[in-house]
Amino acid sequence: MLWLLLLPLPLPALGAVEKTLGIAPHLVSKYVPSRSNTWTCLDGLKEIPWDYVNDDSCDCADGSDEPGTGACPNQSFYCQNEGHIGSFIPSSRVRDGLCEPNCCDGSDERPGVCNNVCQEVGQAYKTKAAEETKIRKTQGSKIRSTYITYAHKEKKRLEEVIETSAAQITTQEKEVARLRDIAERAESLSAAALEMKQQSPLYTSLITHSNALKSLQREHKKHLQREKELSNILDALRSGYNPNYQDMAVLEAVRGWEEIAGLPHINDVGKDSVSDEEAGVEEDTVPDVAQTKEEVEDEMWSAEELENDLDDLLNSDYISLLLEHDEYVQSPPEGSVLFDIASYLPDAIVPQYEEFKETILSLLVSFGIIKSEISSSTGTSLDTSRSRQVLTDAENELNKVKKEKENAENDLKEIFNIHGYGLEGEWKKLDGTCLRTENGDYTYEVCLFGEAKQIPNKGGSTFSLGKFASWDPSPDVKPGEEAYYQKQIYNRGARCWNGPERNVVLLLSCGTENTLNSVVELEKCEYQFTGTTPALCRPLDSFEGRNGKKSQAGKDEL
Ligand code: MAN
Repeated sequence: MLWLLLLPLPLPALGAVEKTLGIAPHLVSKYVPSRSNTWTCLDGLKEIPWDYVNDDSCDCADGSDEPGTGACPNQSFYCQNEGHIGSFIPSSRVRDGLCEPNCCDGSDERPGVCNNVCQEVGQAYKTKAAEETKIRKTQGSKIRSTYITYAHKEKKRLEEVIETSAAQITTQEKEVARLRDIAERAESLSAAALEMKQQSPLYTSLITHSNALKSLQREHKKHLQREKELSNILDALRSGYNPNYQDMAVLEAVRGWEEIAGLPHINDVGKDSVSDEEAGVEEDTVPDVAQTKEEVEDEMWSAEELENDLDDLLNSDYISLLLEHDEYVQSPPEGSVLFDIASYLPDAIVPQYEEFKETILSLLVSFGIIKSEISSSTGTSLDTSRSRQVLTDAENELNKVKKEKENAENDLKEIFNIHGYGLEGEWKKLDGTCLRTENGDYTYEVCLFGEAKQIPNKGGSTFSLGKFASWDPSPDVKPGEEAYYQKQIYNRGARCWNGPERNVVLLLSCGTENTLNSVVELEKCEYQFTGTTPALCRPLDSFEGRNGKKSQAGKDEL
């Protein structure tokens, strides 16, 4: 009965293959049946029985149900090539009877058609790759060493910047202190000069006049009020007294008031049809005594002007007037030959004349015959604001140098920082270097330590794919190790519609050039870039790092 065991086992449906055959590693996790043994096409548009996956019949519009048979057109088939390197081939070459060189495991054809030659191919590849790696590393490490030299030069330059700016700061601080002293002295000097000007007889007399006018105005207002009240009393007396009492004192008072106010006698009002109205007097109205015409001298103010304009006059800014006056009396009369002699002299002797004038003026000042400009003209306030401005400019310059020093100190800290430009500063040279590659509808760009972008080739908006965030953040990788610098993270890019913010993982390996080789969007808006750089080509002979530990420089990259 043993022969029964040798019989071939019943095959699944003709053409059907293992469910996981041909699936790219990053998609393997998506090929799992549901509880009811169904499966949803990768585009999410159709649910099919799990048995339909890799059954050699195309069921999904996106062709995702046939990763391993070539039944759906325009798909990619993944050969695992265990022992070597996995690779993709077009699905049209699956089961075409030809052994694909890229599929050394023979998985592209039915079992038994092609031999699995991955061990041999893998070994040969490794040997060749090791040789190439050796050359690459040797050349790459030479370039890398120029990067390190650059970092040291940059360090030196920054140290010099720090040193010079420190010296500049010391000098500039002294200069600021000196200018502050000048500004403060100019300000107190100008206060003293003003105080002196205020003592001039003209100014003190002006202030006395102003005070006298203010007092007069105050008294005048009081009198007007008093007069109003008195005229009310007299009006009441005039209209309310009883003439039958024959009180002469009252009659005299009423007649007197009528005369001053220009009113008809109260007893005559109505008698011979002369009314107050006819007499030009309105009922309940106090006659305007002030309306009496009086002679007003030229330049004197009328009652109306006194009423309307006196307040404005008394509110004048006397200090400004004083300074204007001072400037006015200092300035030479227009067209005065005396004050503009220089313009009448031949050019050749103007300098001697100016020198002579200065000497005479300073002599006159020192003998007290004239006052020096600083204490006698309005130039004091101008000088004050000028010295303040000079001080502010000097303070701004000081802050600028301080900022320069601070930036240089921060840059210096980053150069040999394991989290920054690497233990040996080998990455500093690449700060801001931009790498590009075209892929489908887009050109992808990454500016190292800056920003990654997706630029449409046929117009449209460029998306930010994120800014540099860190080296490999995985806890298994230690900062400073070679592996740490093989991955950069760029995040917080433009947000996807209904999705996450775009981000990039940049995988780097040693290469003689800085290049961006490939871009894949692994998940929606999550991009994986691969590239090369000499910065990762550590010398082949093991390298003693600063911490004394051996690096993994010689480790095979495959
Ligand atoms: C754009 C590109 C794509 C991305 C979609 C998401 O078309 O950024 O890479 O997948 O937006 O909506």
